[in-house]
Amino acid sequence: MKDVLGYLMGRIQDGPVHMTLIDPDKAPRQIASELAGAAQRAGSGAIMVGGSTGLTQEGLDDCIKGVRDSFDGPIILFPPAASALSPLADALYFMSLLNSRDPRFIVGEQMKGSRIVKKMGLEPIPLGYLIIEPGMAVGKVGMADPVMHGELDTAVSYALCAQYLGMKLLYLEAGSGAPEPVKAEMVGAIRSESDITVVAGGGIRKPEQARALVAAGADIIVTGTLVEDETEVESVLGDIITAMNDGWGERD
Ligand code: 1GP
Repeated sequence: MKDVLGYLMGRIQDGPVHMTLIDPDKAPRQIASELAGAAQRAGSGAIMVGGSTGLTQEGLDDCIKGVRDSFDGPIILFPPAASALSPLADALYFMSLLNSRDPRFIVGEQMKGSRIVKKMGLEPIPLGYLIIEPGMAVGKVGMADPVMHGELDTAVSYALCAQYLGMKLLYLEAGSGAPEPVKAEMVGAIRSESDITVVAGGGIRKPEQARALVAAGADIIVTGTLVEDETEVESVLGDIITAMNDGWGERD
């Protein structure tokens, strides 16, 4: 698919977008295909592929092929580093970990990967990645100073910073498997003081959480762990997406 960002922004005019994150380490072709098919039927708007380090190129490509077998929408890479890239995807989050203490995660890996992205013909989607407490593994690996739930001014400052730097999306990441997601209050503060499109992910398991985040202003909700080892993928995702649409209806 061409112009993935345009496609997403178009969809967001009419409602929230759910994205299913698939970890290629846990999902070889057949499993990725089944997950993506169920996500498609449930109404997921895109599949994100990535999240783990130490992945082989074959493993990544195999997973993307599986997704492509059964998913019509965009496939977006969610790379942990410059190495985990594949020309089989449509786009990638060209992301900067805004609250990392290590420049490698702010611009270093990006510099290493930029020419590869160009050569592969991947669409780069400029994204500010902000780790919110607890941050889990990605917060540790990314050397982040997580934003605490009550630090609303800090979160808003980062959101404006991302917007002024020209980033199109701000991803509020509590970390995969987080016991609780980012709070709706933080999303609300960002929405009222900035114009950037907000993605929320990490620890979202209950429809009620997804509803509250969308009602507060999140346009994109990412879930990953929710459907790992799940047999009723379509119905679990369907409940989240229904709740997201309810949240959209509650917006001011
Ligand atoms: C991780 O935000 C994503 O980067 C998804 O988190 O696995 O907790 O759904 P979960």
